[in-house]
Amino acid sequence: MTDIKAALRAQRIETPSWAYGNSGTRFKVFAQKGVPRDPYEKLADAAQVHAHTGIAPTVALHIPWDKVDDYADLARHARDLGVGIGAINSNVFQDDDYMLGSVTNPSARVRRKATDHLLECVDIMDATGSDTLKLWFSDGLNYPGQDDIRARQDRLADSLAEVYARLGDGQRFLLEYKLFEPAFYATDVPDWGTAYAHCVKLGPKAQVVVDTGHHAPGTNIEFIVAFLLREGKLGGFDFNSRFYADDDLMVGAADPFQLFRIMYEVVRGGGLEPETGVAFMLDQCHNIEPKIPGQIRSVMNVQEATAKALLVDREALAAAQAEGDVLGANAVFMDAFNTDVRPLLAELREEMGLAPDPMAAYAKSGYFEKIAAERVGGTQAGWGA
Ligand code: LRH
Ligand code: MN
Ligand code: MN
Repeated sequence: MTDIKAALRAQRIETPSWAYGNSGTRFKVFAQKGVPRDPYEKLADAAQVHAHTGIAPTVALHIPWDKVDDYADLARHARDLGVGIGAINSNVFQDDDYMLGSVTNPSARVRRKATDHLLECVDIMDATGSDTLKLWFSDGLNYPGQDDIRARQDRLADSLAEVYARLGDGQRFLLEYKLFEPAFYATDVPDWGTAYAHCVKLGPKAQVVVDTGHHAPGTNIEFIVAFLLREGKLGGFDFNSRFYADDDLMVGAADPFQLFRIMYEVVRGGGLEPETGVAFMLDQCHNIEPKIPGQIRSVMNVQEATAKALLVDREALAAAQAEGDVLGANAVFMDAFNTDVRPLLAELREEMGLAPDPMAAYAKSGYFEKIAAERVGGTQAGWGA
């Protein structure tokens, strides 16, 4: 139990700046009270999530949604609040120029612009002390024949190589794949195999990030996790839940069992060890629920799944597996999943000097009432209008 608690105490879950802003679907963005008006206030809200959970000390930025004049100053502000800047997320999907793609666009001018943005993101890493660049490309095709699928892979490889060469010591990039959307016929980085192949070619500073919402229904995500971790190419997660497509709902809400299976493979593959560099990030929007509690709940959901994964009796499991005891092995696995870990986590929080129930502690803190009164005209998360 001491080992389990130590592992849980050491786990770090990163929250995304965009979770704190207003968001919605393409039909409606619902404005909420007290929403941050700038990146500085987003960091203040993220600091609340860390204050109540004790395991969310970094915040991912999204450029240009979090554009500021002075990134070193933003990083200082984060430090003053007790948090740090996590992954820098690039954005090459919002300009008119990117209608036919960014780094894979048939136009050399647009490709240059997109790659320059990625390089600017590395500058921001330098200024903030962030060690991770997260790359997601909305590039793809809507119609067969629209562009040359293979040439687009060449263009992608060229851009990635340029960005890779710009990375400093201790910096890396994570390449994110997504099955479809916004392109509907073909996507240029549609799956982990494509991302993996590009990363292997580039070298150790390029790894794959698994966004749990970016797969076809029924995909065995834990297999992908096990495979990438074994190859040293699992850079981290963008956690969220999906029911249909890229729903960006709270992680562990739709399918806590899937999250447990994923976390078991992480534990099994040593991915909780900080040296492996596996980053546990949230990538979510809270369209209809309050944002700070939505993030607190999500952090707790990952933590609960991790605790259950750590509870799997690995020795008993290995013995049952070696004997070909199908039902016995499955029972060992399910015993861990069916354990109520909430008392264990409440105890751990008390040992860490935190309130045992972060949701209740936040509600009691008065922070929401304060921001609701102080902040007028909060910003949109960046998309969804
Ligand atoms: C793309 C994505 C990617 C983006 C984020 C806002 O669907 O998951 O990580 O940067 O959404
Ligand atoms: Mn993502
Ligand atoms: Mn997504």
